[in-house]
Amino acid sequence: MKCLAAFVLLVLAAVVSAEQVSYRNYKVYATQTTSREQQSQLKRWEDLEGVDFWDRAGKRVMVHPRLQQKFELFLKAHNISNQLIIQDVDATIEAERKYDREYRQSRIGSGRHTISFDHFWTLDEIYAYLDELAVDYPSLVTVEIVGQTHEGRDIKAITISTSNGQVSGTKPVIFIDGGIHAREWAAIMSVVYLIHELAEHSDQYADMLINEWVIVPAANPDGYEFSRTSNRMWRKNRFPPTILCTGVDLNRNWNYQWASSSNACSDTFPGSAAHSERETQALVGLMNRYSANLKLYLAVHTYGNLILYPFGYAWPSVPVSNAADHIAMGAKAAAAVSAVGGPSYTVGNSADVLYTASGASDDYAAGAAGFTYSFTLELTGGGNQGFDLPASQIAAVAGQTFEIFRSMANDI
Ligand code: 0X9
Ligand code: ZN
Repeated sequence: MKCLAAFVLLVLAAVVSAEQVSYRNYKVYATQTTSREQQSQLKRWEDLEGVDFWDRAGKRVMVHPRLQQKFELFLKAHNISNQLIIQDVDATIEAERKYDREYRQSRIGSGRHTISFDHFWTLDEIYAYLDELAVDYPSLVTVEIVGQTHEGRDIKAITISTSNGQVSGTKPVIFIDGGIHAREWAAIMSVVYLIHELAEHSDQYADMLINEWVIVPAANPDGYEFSRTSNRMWRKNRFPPTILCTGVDLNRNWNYQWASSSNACSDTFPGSAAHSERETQALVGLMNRYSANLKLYLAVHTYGNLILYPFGYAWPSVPVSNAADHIAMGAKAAAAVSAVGGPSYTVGNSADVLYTASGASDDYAAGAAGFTYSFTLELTGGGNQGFDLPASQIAAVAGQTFEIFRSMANDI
């Protein structure tokens, strides 16, 4: 009997893990709050299962079909104006999957398809590309495994430096991570594009290569793969803090103003302790190694067209001591995006522009790791589709983001 039960459980687990989580009839509402009161009322929905604040500023909220009526009544009762922007989230996700399937199918047998920015790469494809660069450009690129995830995947870092791909200790280090949040695929692709440009067209970027670049393009490998194969809207890593809920928000896990939480099911669960997670430990280890030269930290996220500077753990906000320099640098970078016809980015303190969040990587970089400059970039999203940036727009967003990287690198 016990054997049978175990078998049934195993089969169930296999079925559940193989199947994509369905977002059929989940709706997304764009909301506009005009007072702090409305804002805090809306925030009360945040930790409820079936409600997902897509851009975290609370503007776009995805709601489970079972809660929609109640949610709409709530919006009405509190006079929160809103628009229904997605009728069925699953349709958007399915369109994305279909594109990917057809893209890959059409290229079977026609050699490599990796080095193009018209589709989202798998983790294996990203890693294979990094390894290839290390072989092709040994005097510029090194790749190393800086940690392993809970599910046993490698966390890989690439160093791009004219000192034989090493951090020499004599030049400023720019440290970049992408994909701390699993579903923010366009962030990962934008960082991969930066790597591609710097490594394969280094002759064009002598200005940028005055610095040394340490880059972790996929900082949450388990989460990224999970969002590709099982749940497109997954945000956290895949460590299970309890038997009921899986995942730690890697952007709440850092040891600067870290704040505990007892709700392991929340999408922003910060972990059992600061730096509890292997992915955070890997990044911190890497930062510590180069602590004497850390100049600029960039956490690349989506979405919102924002360039955010520290600190974001409290409101009223506590500005980093060189806030004016951050603002000037951010404004130049925003202008560089506009100059290539990109969208208008807002520059500001993260708690002022967005919301407060404790234990985030940008705060740690400025407050503890010793970086001179630290930003979180919220790149362009897919319009009403939020995280699902259409693959056809990856190249444009990555190109615009490159202008941010270039402008900041030239500024430090
Ligand atoms: O909430 C986050 O972690 C970031 N936004 S996201 O939509 N990508 O999840 C913003 C973090 C900003 N930094 C701080 N508040 N310190
Ligand atoms: Zn994010």
